[in-house]
Amino acid sequence: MNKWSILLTSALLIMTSAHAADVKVSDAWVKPTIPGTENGAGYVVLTNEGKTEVTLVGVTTEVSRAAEIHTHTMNDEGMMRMQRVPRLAIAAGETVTFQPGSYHVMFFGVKNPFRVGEQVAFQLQFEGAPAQDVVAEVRPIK
Ligand SMILES: [Cu+2]
Repeated sequence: MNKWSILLTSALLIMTSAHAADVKVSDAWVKPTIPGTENGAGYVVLTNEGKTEVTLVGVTTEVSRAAEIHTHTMNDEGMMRMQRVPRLAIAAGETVTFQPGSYHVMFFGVKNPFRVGEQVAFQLQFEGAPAQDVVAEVRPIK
């Protein structure tokens, strides 16, 4: 190995570690839409495999008029209500599990109803990590 290839290898290693703030998206699924409604909900498991915090800042999709990250919070009367989450920070090594009653991808104005067995594509945008294309399977509600 000559001087230049060592230099190149070091540069590649530095690039790899700079790129290490990657988010693993797993177990992506979407609820079937309820007939007569035009809103949907999707779920993912996000694991920050990097060494620095990343922040989920948005979601885009072609399958609906709009999409947002939501969660459920309890109001003063003890009722659950949905709330938009503009920024969701994920610490290095942390896993955030989206699930019914908690974090979800909210689809507004679904163009074609989500049917069990079909797939729904969307993209998650992060600060501190590359955007992730996600293909979620429409699964029956457990
Ligand atoms: Cu919602």
